Amino acid sequence: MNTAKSQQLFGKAKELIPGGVNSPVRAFGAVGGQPFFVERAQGPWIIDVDGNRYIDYVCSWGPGILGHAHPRVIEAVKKVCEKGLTFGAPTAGEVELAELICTCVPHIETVRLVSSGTEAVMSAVRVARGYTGRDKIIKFEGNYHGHSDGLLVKAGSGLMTQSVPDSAGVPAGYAASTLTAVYNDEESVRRLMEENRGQVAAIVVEPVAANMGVVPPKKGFLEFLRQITEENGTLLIFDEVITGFRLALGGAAEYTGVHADLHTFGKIVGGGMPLAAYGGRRDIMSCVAPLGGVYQAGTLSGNPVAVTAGITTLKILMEDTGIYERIDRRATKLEAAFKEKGLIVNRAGSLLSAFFMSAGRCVANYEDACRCDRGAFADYFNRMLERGIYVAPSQFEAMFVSDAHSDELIDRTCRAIKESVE
Ligand code: KE4
Repeated sequence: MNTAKSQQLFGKAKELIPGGVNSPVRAFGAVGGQPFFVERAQGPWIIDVDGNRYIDYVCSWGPGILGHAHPRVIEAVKKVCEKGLTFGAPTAGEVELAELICTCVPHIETVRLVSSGTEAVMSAVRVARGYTGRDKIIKFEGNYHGHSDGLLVKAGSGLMTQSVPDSAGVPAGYAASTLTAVYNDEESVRRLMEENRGQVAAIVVEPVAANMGVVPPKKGFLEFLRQITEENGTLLIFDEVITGFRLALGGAAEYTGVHADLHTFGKIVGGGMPLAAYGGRRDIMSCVAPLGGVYQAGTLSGNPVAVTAGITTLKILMEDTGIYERIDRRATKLEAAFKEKGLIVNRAGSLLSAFFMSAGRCVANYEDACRCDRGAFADYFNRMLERGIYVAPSQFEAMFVSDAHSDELIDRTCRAIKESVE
């Protein structure tokens, strides 16, 4: 495979950008080799600067549920750009997107638009602290909530890829207010709540974890979190940056039946543009400035171009909710191919991860996920790439299926899986 132009670009990039990338996991650090540089993408295809084509199961880490460059989204974005890119003043589109979010997730009464998932979760945590007057939060080992200081504790995603679950540069004081429990382990949560009775502002959780690989909640786990937070005056925050509009139109709340007090969204809600959101009960969100004392702001919050991409994407999903059955069905075919090769697979809807570890075990938390054979994963990743299939360059990320992944491409991917997994 000719990768000359990507190699040349990567060489230049490393002189100018830390590690040559603008987000660590893109550097292929966990799988060896060098990242390809993207020229363009269309539907399920991503094409690199050397003209190599790949079936894309990263989907930009989740936004690409419709496939790349959906014509209706591109058309709408092109059109709105002609009216100006940003005003720093309210626009009708922001109201329309807020209404669509609240329509899709009915128990969300008011919502604030921001520019990244990190910002959404950071803000939701601040609101929970402001609303409860409490400082401590509980998160889960292996859950990733973006790179705000207080949440880079035992985090997943790129930190697991680099085996540094706690980032350097986070003052001990910040981390002291972040307690970490074990995902799917009710006793670990109960113990922290008892030891910190009356001090926990929120439990923040990925309702389906997807940053230590996909790890669904055990039966009753989310219901337990809902109950113990209600009993203790603690807020429950669902970080739905990945699961929102992915598992169902109503996200994890619809998929699991459990409603959190605050939900954060990213990725799909922005249609691939820099836009995220957090929202929930009106009384809680009334704490947010200028209504209340919790300050959160942003020059490009609710940016009209990003909002247009989000509106168009959500409208397409609302018009054709059959997409969820289609992408879930295709994901089950991939799941079957991995299982045929003896791998452990966790799947929730169209999100899945195959874990490279001895069969017969399960992956239900961070410790289980850490047992994976990263070398075997790297070999699989590179064999798939050679076959023109791009999966996430890390064992601890999800595989995303889009509506553009036709059955023919899914079948081709299944064949490649069977050839690539030893
Ligand atoms: P961003 O700030 O990257 O938009 O969102 C942070 C975030 C928050 N919450 C969850 C559950 C997330 O998965 C993320 C970001 N996801 C990673 C992929 N696992 C983004 C990819 C990257 O870091 O380059």
